[in-house]
Amino acid sequence: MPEVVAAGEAMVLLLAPQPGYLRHQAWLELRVGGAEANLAIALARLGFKAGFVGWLGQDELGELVLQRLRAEGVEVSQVRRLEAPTGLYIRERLPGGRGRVHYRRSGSAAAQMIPGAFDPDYLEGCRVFHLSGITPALSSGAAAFARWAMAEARRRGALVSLDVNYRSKLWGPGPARAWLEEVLPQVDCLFLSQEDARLWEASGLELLRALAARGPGHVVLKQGRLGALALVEGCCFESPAFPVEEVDPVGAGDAFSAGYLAGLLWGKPPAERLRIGNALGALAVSVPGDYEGAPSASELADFLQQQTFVE
Ligand code: ADP
Ligand code: KDG
Repeated sequence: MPEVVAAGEAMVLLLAPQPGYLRHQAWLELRVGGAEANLAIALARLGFKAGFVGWLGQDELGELVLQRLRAEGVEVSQVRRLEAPTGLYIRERLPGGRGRVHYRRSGSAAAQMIPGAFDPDYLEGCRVFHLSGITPALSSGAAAFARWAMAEARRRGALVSLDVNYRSKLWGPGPARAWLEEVLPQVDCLFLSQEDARLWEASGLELLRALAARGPGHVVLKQGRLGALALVEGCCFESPAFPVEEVDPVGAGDAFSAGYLAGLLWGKPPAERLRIGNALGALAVSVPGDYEGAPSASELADFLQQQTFVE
């Protein structure tokens, strides 16, 4: 059984290879994405037994996603296929540099997920169960699925990890905040980005303290080029980002969260977990694609060693 399980919607990604409007692209790169799948792949590459659970279509896109997860060493025995489309999303980089996504995921197989979507005994022996705030935005059934899965993981002694991953194209800030605040008592490790933090009025350490007061022992704020800030069991930790050239920022947050969780599973202290998270985030942004920059354990060690010489 996997020691880490991530649940959510894995999708096909069509990535515009050149900056500029989608309408001017001659072709799109066929890739795979989805926040929780990205995280599972990053942990599998680091050598963890990582599993992914979620529903995919019985279509060719579902086949592509499943084969990619398998090829990356992710355990997929609980992935169910059904007569519904596999989610798809397209990414372009607008003139001026801002990224934009177009989702084709409404009514997708993953949006049909409900409590019982996988055998909960799959979580026996699982140390970390991860999901994101994207799943509850897919449908009311998927929101119920997320709550059910968290409860099943907790019951079996897994640490529950949640990345806020607020997606304004899927739901509004009010329902997102309400759902998140409702589940916070079930969450052990909460990740949020600076954009996610705008869901609340408070910011910085004040926000981390307010969120921690609702339950999570770890609240980690990802700060892009500024690195990361965390409140772990009441103590504050901060770690700067690594200086790299940013080629594609998407997926950095998933990589960071995977790095932090890897550090936790390796028994590293909080400051080192943030450093590993920052390393995975830096490696993610330096290549195109959602997860392709994720390193193996030895590639991570090489990167960290090189940085020690630079610092
Ligand atoms: P998200 O992708 O969830 O919005 P961030 O943009 O904060 O999250 O990125 C996650 C992490 O990735 C950051 O905390 C940092 O460690 C790393 N990162 C992101 N952008 C850069 C960058 N331009 N240079 C170096 N590291 C980066
Ligand atoms: O964090 C990266 C994700 O945003 C990307 O993989 C697609 O899951 C995705 C989403 O819902 O935006």
